[in-house]
Amino acid sequence: MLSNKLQLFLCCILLSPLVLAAADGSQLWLRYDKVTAAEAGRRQIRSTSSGPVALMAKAELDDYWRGPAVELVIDKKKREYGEGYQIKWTGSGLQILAQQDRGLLYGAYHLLRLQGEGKDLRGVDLTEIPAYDIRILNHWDNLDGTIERGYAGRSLWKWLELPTQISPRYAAYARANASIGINAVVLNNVNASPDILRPDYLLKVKALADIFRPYGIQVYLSINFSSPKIIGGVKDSDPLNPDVSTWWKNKVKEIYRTIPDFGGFLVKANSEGQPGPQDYGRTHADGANMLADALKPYDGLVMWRAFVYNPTTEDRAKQAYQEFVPLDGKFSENVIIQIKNGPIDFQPREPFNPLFGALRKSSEMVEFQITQEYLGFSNHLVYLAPLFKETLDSDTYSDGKGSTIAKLTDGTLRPAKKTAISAVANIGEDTNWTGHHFAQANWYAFGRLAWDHQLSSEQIAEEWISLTFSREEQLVHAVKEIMMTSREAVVNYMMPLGLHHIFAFDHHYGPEPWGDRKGGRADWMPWYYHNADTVGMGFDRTASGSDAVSQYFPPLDEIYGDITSCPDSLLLWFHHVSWTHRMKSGRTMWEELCYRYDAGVQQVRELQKAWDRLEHQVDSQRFAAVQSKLKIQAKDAVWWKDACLLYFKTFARQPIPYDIERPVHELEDLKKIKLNLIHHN
Ligand code: GCV
Repeated sequence: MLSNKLQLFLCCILLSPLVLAAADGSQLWLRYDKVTAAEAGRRQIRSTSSGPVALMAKAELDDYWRGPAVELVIDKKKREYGEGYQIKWTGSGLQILAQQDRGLLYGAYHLLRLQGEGKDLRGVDLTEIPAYDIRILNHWDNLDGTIERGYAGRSLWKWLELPTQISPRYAAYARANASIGINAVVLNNVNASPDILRPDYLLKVKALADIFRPYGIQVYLSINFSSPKIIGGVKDSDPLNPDVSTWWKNKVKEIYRTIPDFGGFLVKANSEGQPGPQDYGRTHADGANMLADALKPYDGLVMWRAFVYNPTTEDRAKQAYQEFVPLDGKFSENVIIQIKNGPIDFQPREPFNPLFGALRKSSEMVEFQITQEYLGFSNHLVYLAPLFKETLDSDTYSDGKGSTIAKLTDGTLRPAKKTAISAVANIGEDTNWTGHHFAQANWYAFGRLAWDHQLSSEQIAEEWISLTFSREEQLVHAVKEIMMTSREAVVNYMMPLGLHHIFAFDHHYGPEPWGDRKGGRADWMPWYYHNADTVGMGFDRTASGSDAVSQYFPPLDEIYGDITSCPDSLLLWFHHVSWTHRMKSGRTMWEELCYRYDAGVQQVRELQKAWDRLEHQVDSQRFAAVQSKLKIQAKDAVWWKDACLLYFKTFARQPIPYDIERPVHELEDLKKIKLNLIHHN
């Protein structure tokens, strides 16, 4: 027999319709209504731990849980759980069992998620253990309140007001992260101001760390390698100068005195004009290890970025590998090499970065980009889980078949002191946090995949839609279709067949395949990447070209290196292909290119139609906001298609197939477009 309380709970969970009040997106996926006093009186939430994180778990359930009694229990012996938990039906209620308080918090959010999705919890028994130890967001926020590559307004961090004035959004931000398992954040831009390490700024950082702590979130900082010289009055910042390492040791001591659970440093060194150890003839390992030494006594970490390239004659795609592989084995245990998913720079599609797996004796972590620097900013609807999964599921063959990037970085194939995964945040002070309502899904998806990279993009989309919009089946299905099409759409209308980096200079919004700047770096010019000429186009990275293919393990070097086996999706990444080359589809390369661009435009038109059909199922505020962004996206898709096809046609010297949508622009007019978008470096 079911007790009355239980019956009531099941009724609530199973039958309550979701009422769609107008929404501004500020609640993200946490659109839970607080329980009433009467509801609260009907059930009990108890915790065996009284630490701040456990109390937060209890408070969340006290406030939002409508089900039966929940017991939060710590079992210190369950070491294998790490930050994970077990949720178990006890017959009359539920128990969340964890080894650490963070586990209780994640378990509590899991329960709330199941409630939001309307799941039946009778008999539930599930165990969740996170795939990565550190699940970290990188903010590229500057101390002046701007955000490099940020498209959702200014920075959340009000440096001028901190530590005195505390915005309520700090806690809301931490809560959102905790609800999807994110447990660490880097507050400031990798193009870092040395000022962040000044004592007054450290007090501001401490204020944020204090707010984040009960949500289980640790703070990290990006540092400027020249800090000892710039703010410390040391003669230089040479990592082998004892005065420099002493300065860092003292600085680290000061940080931990202020923030005892500080996470560590993220470092962009000798990249795009940033200072680094090479300024003194030292290596990346010398630089990273000097910082690692300072952090070691406190269990702190160095996340050292592998995003390095110089304007030499060497293919940019090869340079990180060339720089880091010879240093393998030379990095201290508490250094993790942070590697962008692809070898160039967060393009709509790239092959995976060949450094993954190539470093055998150094810890590696992935860096994704959630903010859509190269994907239409916060104007385009692009669901990024398929892109993230594409990288994580890529088989590098480094340790034989099945050596996926997920397994190389999560500790399965290469045991590490700490495993980690990171992404550049898309969060700003916009009411809806991310500029585009659907960009929230990318923040959500990163968190969920960092917790469990085996989740499918579809599963994550379903969860997010149910929590964010409604769990009405037909709506979930329709929105999921929109999301699942969106990534291929953007690849098609921007850069199909492995094209890359043909963006407008600097701001990276629109197309500029003709782009050229007198005196500018070749590796920042679109022609460097597309190499269009009267014969064909694409970057020859085979053995007869830059030989970047040789950085991939067999059999990938051969698969990518052979024009007949190279996947269409990466063809122009690895090959200079003649316009008349026969593709797998039977079309010539030129024709295929035209059809892909056109397909991208048509896909966006379908997204628009699918969204408009939902007019009465989505609240009017968010419906209208997304609808108007889709209009921009549709116009931009046509702009991309026309710009690229009209420009490449001047080389291909063939007509655009007559059965596809005709250009509506003149190439000369498109070349005149100069968007005045500020890029904050
Ligand atoms: C933070 C790209 C971006 C830069 C960014 C850099 C990086 O080049 O355009 O804005 O700088 O990547 O990841 O360091």
